[in-house]
Amino acid sequence: MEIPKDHPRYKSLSTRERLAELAKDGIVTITGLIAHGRGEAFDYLLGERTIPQAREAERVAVSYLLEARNPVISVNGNVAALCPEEVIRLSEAVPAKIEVNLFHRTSERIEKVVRHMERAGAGRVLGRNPDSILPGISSDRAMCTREGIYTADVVLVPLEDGDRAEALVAMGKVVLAVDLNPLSRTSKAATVTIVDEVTRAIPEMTLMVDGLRDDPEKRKELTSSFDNKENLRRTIRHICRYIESQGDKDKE
Ligand code: PTJ
Repeated sequence: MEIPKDHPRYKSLSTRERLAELAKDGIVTITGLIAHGRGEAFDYLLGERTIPQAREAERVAVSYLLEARNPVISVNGNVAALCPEEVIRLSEAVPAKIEVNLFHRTSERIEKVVRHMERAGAGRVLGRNPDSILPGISSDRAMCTREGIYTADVVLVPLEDGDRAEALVAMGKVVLAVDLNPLSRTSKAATVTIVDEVTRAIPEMTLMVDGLRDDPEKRKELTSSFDNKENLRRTIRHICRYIESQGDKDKE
């Protein structure tokens, strides 16, 4: 369906259309559509913009990516559908590897998502041939590559499920989550949680790479002083204040 460009919710509606199309192609799962709806609801509570707490987490996350020995960006169906080019740009800027890792895994779907990333311009995408298993996960999501997620020291996990985030942390990895829900298990488990919409967060992070690339002292300062729990508490307070301000507006 063609969404009129002047519709006040154009961006949101056209994103839904794209996700629905890619669900028909088997890149996004039906439950991925539900996950997107949950994300949209949380984004309303942020005023659909990047809040200062998210920007701070993004800077810390970029610092970790630049410090990493083997940084990997994990891509699932939703992320491939929402921002493939943006993920590729970030992976080239850092540089970091891209690995497709799916919750609803079939080899056919892995192939589709990898191909989707390749068509968007990715040079090399890991995930077709998993040769390792992450301990502590009962789902197929445990399957990954030794070259990528298994040996990664820093993993960026946009739109993650809680089990894998916890398992990656238990393996001693630095986990950088992008999740609009500050109350999710992923948000609580991650080393750094970016409470921001993924299509805003990833380009914002790419812009930050240049400023931090030649500043190892700043990177160390950012990573060592960051407290994820405290940042999440401040995010929740921000959301509460925002909701109250909207309620007050209605009274006026
Ligand atoms: O493609 P697959 O098979 O790997 O499946 C991907 C999904 C997303 C379905 C799977 O990972 C899943 O079920 O995830 P969850 O447990 O629903 O978690 C997704 C989290 O991402 C939720 O907390 C949502 O609020 C959040 N979220 C949804 N859309 C966005 C988002 N966060 C940032 N940006 C979004 N656009």
